[in-house]
Amino acid sequence: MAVTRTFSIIKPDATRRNLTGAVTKMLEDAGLRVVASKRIQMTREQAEGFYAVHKERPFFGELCDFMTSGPVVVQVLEGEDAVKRNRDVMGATNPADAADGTIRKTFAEGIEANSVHGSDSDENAAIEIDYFFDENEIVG
Ligand code: IDP
Repeated sequence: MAVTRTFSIIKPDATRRNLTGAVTKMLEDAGLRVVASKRIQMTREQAEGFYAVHKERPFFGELCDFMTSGPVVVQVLEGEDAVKRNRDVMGATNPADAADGTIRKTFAEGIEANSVHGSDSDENAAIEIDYFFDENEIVG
C-alpha cells in the first residue's frame, strides 16, 4: 500500500485539556508519522474558509466560534493509506457513535467539540495541507 499524507487538527477542546501529546501518541500508535506540526490560533477568516463546505449547515457559525475559541495544532501525517488510517483512529464524528479505542471515543466532549479533524479524501488532504503549510515546513 502506498505511503500518503493526510491533514489533522487537534481541536481547541483537546488543547485546552492539555491532550496534544495524548492525541498525538494515538496517531503515532496507529502507524502515522507527524511530518509537520504547528500550534496556531485560527482566525475567523481561516476557520470560515476551512469549513466553507459546511457554510449552509445550521452549525456553521458555532463551529467557527469553537474552532477559534483557543489554540489548535495543525499537523501533516504520513503513513500507509494515511487518510483511512487516520479516520479509523479518529472514530465517528459523534463520540456517542465512535468505536472503543478511538480518539473521539476516548477524548471528545460532544459532536462539535470532538477533539480532532482529519481529511476525508486524498484530494481534500492535499487542499487542506496547502491551506495551512508551505511545502518547506513539511519534513518527512
Ligand atoms: P468529520 O469531522 O467527522 O469529518 P463533518 O461532517 O465533516 O465530520 O463535520 C465537520 C465538523 O463539524 C465535525 O468534526 C464537528 O466538529 C462539526 N459538526 C458536525 N456535525 C455537527 C452537528 O450536528 N452539530 C455541531 N457540530 C457538528
